[in-house]
Amino acid sequence: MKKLDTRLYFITDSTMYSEDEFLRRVGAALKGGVTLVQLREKERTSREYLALAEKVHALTSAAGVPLIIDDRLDIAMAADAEGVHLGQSDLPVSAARRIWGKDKIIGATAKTVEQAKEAYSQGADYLGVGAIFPTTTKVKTILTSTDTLRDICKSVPIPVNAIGGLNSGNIDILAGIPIAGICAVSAIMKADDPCAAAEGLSAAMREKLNI
Ligand code: TZP
Ligand code: MG
Repeated sequence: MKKLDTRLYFITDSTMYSEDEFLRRVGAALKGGVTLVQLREKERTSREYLALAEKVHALTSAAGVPLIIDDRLDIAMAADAEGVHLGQSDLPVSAARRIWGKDKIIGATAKTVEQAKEAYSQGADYLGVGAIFPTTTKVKTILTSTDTLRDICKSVPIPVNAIGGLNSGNIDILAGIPIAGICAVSAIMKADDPCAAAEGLSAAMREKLNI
């Protein structure tokens, strides 16, 4: 049975930290109430990615929060993670669904209504849409307007999350758009206190977005 709550979706970036500090920060974010965690590694070998995924999975499992692996279905399967997130140049959602079955969480990136409908029709469980604001996280992306975000939300019956440069001070821009949640890297990962940052974001979302 899939358990999916994308409300406060924390995406990691380990590049600035020792492994111990990185894992401490992930643990703190979990304590602060993030509802979903994505391990996002761009520079590690497959073995390194898997080794870190296993350590992060121990933390997320203890917290009862699903772990999603970015880009790599093989690592997600090997780590027995709860899901995988696929971008437009990764394995198609349909292939991942065929390989991994119906019970795992498969997320997809969409920047247009067309991409959103395609990912949904192929079996995606949720969509990440952005970047809403410029981001300091290393990523190849372009900005997505809030009009497009709204159109995407209306075009598919699955949870849609906004991503890109979001923090508790600027999420007002999303008010009135029927998103299921937000994805955040820096606002939690790079915070002095990731637990307090997650709690603060959660409170701001309740107050400003009614989610
Ligand atoms: N995709 C679009 S923006 C982004 C990704 C992975 C990075 C978001 O990071 P941050 O630090 O929350 O802006
Ligand atoms: Mg990706």
